[in-house]
Amino acid sequence: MYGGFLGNILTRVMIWMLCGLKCLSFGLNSFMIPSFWFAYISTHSFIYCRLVFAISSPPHYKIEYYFLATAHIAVLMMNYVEHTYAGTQNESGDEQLHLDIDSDNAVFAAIRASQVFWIAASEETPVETNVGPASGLATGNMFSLGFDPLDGSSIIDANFSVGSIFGIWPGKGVLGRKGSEQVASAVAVHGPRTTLCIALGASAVSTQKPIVLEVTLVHNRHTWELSRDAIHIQDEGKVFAPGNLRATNDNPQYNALVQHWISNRYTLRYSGGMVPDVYHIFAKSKGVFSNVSSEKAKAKLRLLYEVAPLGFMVECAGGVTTHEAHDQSVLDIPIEDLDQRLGVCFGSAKEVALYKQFMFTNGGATKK
Ligand code: FDP
Repeated sequence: MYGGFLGNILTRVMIWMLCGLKCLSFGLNSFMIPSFWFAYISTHSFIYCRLVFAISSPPHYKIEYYFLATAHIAVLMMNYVEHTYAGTQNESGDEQLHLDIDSDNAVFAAIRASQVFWIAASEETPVETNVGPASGLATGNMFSLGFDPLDGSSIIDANFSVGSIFGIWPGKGVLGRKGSEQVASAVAVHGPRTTLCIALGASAVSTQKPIVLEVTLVHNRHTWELSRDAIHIQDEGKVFAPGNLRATNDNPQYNALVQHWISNRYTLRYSGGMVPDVYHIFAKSKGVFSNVSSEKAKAKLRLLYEVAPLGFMVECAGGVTTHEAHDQSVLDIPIEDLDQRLGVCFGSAKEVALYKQFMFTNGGATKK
């Protein structure tokens, strides 16, 4: 349903949207463009990039995407001097920063305007929220979005890199779905540069092969430029990002694995933000990220807003993912609850295999 012609369009729309004319060198423009317009609108400090892409020849599709809420968040971030709490909590009980709320609003505004999403749910607004047009007005294929507008709120005051995460499912609703059903996902890193990595699943690419690419926000945050056209994760890489290390106190298998990484001279690259920690694997094309529970220290990563979109990206780039406690891709875990939490391991195939060897044997779980 989402393959073939729409797949071609989706791929090219996203690349064009994000790269503008820069992707001429990408060689994909020949499929274009009965009707196309691309404009940047800048009002106050709100940078807002809009694409409307319309195919005028039948079948008549119109797809609009607003990933570029990321640019808005980047500008919001630049203009915050202090990261103060708003005095409110999200449904999970986390204290909300003013910036959490502003970033959430920026994404909701963009996706409402796009009119291609039925439903959106975010870490800050964890309910399936109707963002689509009245049903009679919907044209073309519609999607649903799960997103975390600002991942890493606990490290933002230290000016560490933080991120935004987006997972896109075809159709209406995210509950009961699996990560493997996503058509695309995206993750932004707000660091010295603002970059956006985009994963397009097999159903969204004419070659039926998933791709992961990266664009960078340049020219005073007005233009997105293609910075990497294909990201592949190598099979091995001695770089580790061991999350929730406190669990090593009462999880002997995790403790043994961490000791193995240290004694085998792996390089530590860990910031405490899931986005930059996983993004490091894309940047270096190798490595392993873990976030593991113990009886006394449970992992807190959210399946819908963090794990499924990032896991989709890792697998599209040729990496492997697993649930922390049994041998199952995180993309095969149904989203039964919008706040569902779990531990994970992501990364290079052989590094994740090593994780499974340490964690699932010697009394650990077996393949599910
Ligand atoms: P944060 O609370 O700062 O938003 O799940 C959110 C997250 O960060 C992840 O980005 C990060 O990997 C993890 O929590 C870190 O958890 P700990 O603070 O418990 O180490």
